[in-house]
Amino acid sequence: MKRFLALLATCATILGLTALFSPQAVAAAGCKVDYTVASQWQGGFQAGVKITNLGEPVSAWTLKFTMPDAGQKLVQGWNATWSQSGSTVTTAGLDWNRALATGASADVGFTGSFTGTNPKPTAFTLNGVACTGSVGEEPPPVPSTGTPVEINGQVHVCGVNLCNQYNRPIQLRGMSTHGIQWFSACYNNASMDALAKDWKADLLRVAMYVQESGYETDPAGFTSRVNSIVDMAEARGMYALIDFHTLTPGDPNYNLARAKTFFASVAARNANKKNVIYEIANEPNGVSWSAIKSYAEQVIPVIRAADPDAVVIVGTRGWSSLGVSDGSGESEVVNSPVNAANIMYAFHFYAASHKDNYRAALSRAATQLPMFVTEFGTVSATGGGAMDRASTTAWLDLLDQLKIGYANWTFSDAPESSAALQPGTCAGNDYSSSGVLTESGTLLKSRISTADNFPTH
Ligand code: IDC
Repeated sequence: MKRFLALLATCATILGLTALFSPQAVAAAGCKVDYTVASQWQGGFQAGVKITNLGEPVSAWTLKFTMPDAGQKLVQGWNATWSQSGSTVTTAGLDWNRALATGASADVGFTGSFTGTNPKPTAFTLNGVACTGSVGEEPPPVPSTGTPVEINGQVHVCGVNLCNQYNRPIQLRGMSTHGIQWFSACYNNASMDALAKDWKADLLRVAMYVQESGYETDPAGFTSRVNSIVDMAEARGMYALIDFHTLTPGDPNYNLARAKTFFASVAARNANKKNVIYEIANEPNGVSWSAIKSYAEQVIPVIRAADPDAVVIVGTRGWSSLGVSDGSGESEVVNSPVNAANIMYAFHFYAASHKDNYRAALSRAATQLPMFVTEFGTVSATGGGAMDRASTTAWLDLLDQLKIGYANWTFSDAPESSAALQPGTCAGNDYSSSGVLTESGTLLKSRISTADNFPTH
């Protein structure tokens, strides 16, 4: 037995494991916790916990905190292991976020339930040391230099996130075109410069309608228009999301043959680019999840044959509401996911129409499925009506917290409140002055142009 233990100790030393068992290696001298309730609904909530190590570097961290109200229960967490015992919640880092240098942070989060009130947790400790650091002690983030595509390279799906070339989760924030059959005048060098440089957008979604005078009327012409917008985005280091904008009819299988032809062509042509993501069906509606899944399982292999490493995004039931707008929900996707790797699922919302129950569904889904908000509006689902600032802010805070990418409908001068540009803008050459922005455009530009958090190691 003694010999066995000695052998074990020797092996541990050889493997460098002693550091893991040594208390100095994991003791933190100080820490700060930013706890944010990103969303709260009847009986439930979703919270983000940002842990910043203000002490010596740690090779592994465990955070504990107290839920003050007996009715508060942890439901599910992410980016860490999570458990609850009595009122104490314990969470510990995973392989990729376990080590924290001085000043480094880990972003984790959880959904919870509550019965009474939902007070903020107390008594945060990191490796047993109280987290008394306050806001303001955090060193300012070091900005990464380069365009979004230069920094992140070819993206891929990792767990429930989109990851960059360093295998770190990122959030891409940007705008959607309007239908390119109507608003092609809005996509030119001047507008793309404004989007990349002033808006600092990471992403442009290229909305190619299939019906309504779209692709079906001129497949070759629309394919080449999409490609030229992809090139304009690439030249400015932005990702391009190629959106096969099916809408009416709602069954994507109606356009299956067109989708195969279109994606075979754009995937072959853009296979060597790092900036392309494919969205195969905008908003399935009036159709079951199994029909959408069957469509996806026929279109994805066509893309993979030409462009094997690109991320593909699949629309969901009920206008890409994960089924919520059809009285269903995310469990139909969780229970029967598309049989393909490196894919994400689309979620769309219009802030004035879709509120807490939609936020709750997305929060739940995001713990199990890779989600991307490929389209959303700040207004009602008609694309018009008043902008709902409070709901839009709640949504964008939630997406930021969950690192879910998004594209806003629309970067266009359409005469409707969802458009970011004032009517008539695309007839001129000025896309930069504040006078060209609508109320929605002003809000979106202020959100999108904030510094990105693209980890490079
Ligand atoms: C709307 C446009 C509007 C156009 C209409 C029909 O804003 O100008 O007349 O489509 O093509 C969606 C769709 C998107 C809609 C948008 C607003 O994906 O095509 O655009 N919306 O209604 N889903 C929910 C809302």
